[in-house]
Amino acid sequence: MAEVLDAAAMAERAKGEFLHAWHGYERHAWGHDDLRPLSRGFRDWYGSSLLMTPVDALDTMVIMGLDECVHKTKELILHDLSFDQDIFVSNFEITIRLLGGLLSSYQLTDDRRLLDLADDLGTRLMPAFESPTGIPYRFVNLRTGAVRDPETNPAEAGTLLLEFGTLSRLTKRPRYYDAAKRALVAIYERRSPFGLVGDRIHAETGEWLRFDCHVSACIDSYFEYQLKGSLAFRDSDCGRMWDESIRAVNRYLADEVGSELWYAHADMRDGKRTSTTFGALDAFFPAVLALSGDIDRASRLQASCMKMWATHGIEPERFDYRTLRIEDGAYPLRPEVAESAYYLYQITEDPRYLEMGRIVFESIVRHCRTDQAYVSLRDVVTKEKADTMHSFFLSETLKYLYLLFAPRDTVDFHRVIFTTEAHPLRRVE
Ligand code: DMJ
Repeated sequence: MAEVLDAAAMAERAKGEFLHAWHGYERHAWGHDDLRPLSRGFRDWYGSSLLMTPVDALDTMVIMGLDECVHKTKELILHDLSFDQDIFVSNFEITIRLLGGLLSSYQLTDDRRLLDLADDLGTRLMPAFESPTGIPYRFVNLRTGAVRDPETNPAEAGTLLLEFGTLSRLTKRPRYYDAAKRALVAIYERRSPFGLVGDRIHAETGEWLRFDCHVSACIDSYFEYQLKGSLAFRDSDCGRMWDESIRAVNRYLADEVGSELWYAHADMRDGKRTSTTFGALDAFFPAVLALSGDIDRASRLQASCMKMWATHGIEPERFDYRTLRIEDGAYPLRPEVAESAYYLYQITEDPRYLEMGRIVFESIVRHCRTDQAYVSLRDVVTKEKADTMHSFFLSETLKYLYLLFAPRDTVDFHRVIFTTEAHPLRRVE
C-alpha cells in the first residue's frame, strides 16, 4: 500500500534544509553575495557585495517563522547594504532578486527601512530605461547612472513590472510603474504578425537580433509578467497582451507528442518549428497556465516536466523531448518544477502535486546536499557537483517546497502575486 504523505513533516524537513543551506552561507560567505559551497568561500557578482543571498532569502525566513535568522539578516542588510557603489549591475537580476526581495520583506515585516532601501535602489536603476524605445539597457551604474549593453531580450526587458509597479504603489511615485510598463509594451508592440517574439532585441533601434521564440531563457518571464501584471494591478492592457500572447504560444509552440504536451521553439517570422528543446527553466510554464485558469494544459505540461525530472533522477537544464537527448546536463538548484507543483496544488488541491513535490525534494536532498550546504550539479547523469549555490535556491526552491507542504494559508495565494523570483507581493484589492 502506498505510504500516506505527511505534509506537516515534509514542511518541517524543507525548513530544516533551508536552515542547513543558510548556515553554510553564514559560516563561509556572511556579508557576501553567494556561497561557494565546495570551496567554502564566496562570490561577489560585481566585485563588492550587494548582499544578494541575504536579501533574496529574507522573506523565506519570515514565511518559515525563523525569527532569529530574520532579525540577524535584517540587521546585516540595514547596517551593511549600500547601493551607492560605482558598479554596473544587471537591471533585471537586481530588480528580481533585490528590489523584489526588499519589497516583499517590507510588506511582511512592516519595517519601513526596507522600503527606503527599495526606493533608493529603484531610483538608481531608473536610468536603464532611458533608451529611445523605452526598452531598458541591460546594465546600469548604480552611482553614476551610466548605461551599457543595449542588446537585450524580452525576459530582461519585460520582467520588471511587478517590482517597479509595487514600488510605485508603496511610494506613490508613478514613474516606476510607467517605465516598467512602457518596457513591457515596447517588446509586445514588436511582436511578429504571428504574435511571436524573438529572444534578442536592440534597445536603441528596437530591431530583433534573434528570431527564436519559446518559453525558455530570455523570453520566459516576459509572458509571466503580462499575466501577473494584469492580476496584480488589474491592468487591462497587460490582460490583453497576455491573451494575445498565449493564443500565439499555444498555436505555434505547443506540441502534442502522443498523449504528452510540450512547448517547442519556433521562428517568430513564420511560426515554423525550429527545435524540440525543453528545459528546467520552461518548467515555470505549468504555474503560469494554472494561474491563467488553463488547468488542463497546466497539468499535462507538469506531467511532462516530471518525466524530464525522472529520466535521470533530476532534471537537466535542457533536453530534446522527442529524442530525450540531453543538450545541457547541468542542474543549478532551479525551482520551477516545484513552483508549478505548488501553484497546481493551491488551485486544484489534488494530492498528486504533493507527491511530485516530495519526489523533487528527495532528489535534491539526495544529489545536491553536502555536509556544508547545497551544491549545483555539473551533470545530472554523473551527478558531478559544481561549486555554486544560487540565491534562488533559498528564495525560490525551498520556499515553494515549504509552501507546498505547509498549511494552505501560510501565504494567502489569492491575495498575493509571486514575482519571478518567488517574492510574494500584495495584489491590488
Ligand atoms: C530565477 O532567477 C528566476 O526565477 C528567473 O526568472 C529565472 N531563473 C531563476 C531560477 O531558475
